[in-house]
Amino acid sequence: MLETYQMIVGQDENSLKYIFMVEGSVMTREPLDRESKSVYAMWAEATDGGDPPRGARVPLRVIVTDINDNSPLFAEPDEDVVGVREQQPPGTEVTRVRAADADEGNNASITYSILKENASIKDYARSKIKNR
Ligand SMILES: [Ca+2]
Ligand SMILES: [Ca+2]
Repeated sequence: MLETYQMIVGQDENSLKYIFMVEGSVMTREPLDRESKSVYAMWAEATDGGDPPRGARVPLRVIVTDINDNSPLFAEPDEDVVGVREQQPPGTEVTRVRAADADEGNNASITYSILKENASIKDYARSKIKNR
């Protein structure tokens, strides 16, 4: 008869702070954040009640999948004044903005666009909500 299950730390000593096991059921202790830690590696062990007890171990990896909980962040300041010399041909690069997103896959893929000249902060907020 199977007596106990337990989790044993593998290559990752912090895993058991976040993942635990009761009667073979593997559970989280708190909401996990993929951007802080995306893989939890440990061993699960099953031990019988015999004398002497016998047991087996299996490696267990928990991979945290991404949700889109980060907005892109611009590397440059939010607002910038840039100059361009007069009489430059169409297609002259005025400036370059770069943003990064801490998420993964589509949740981190960034599309750049320019809002209309007189867009208010309200329009800006509306377009951000629409793009979610
Ligand atoms: Ca994102
Ligand atoms: Ca995320």
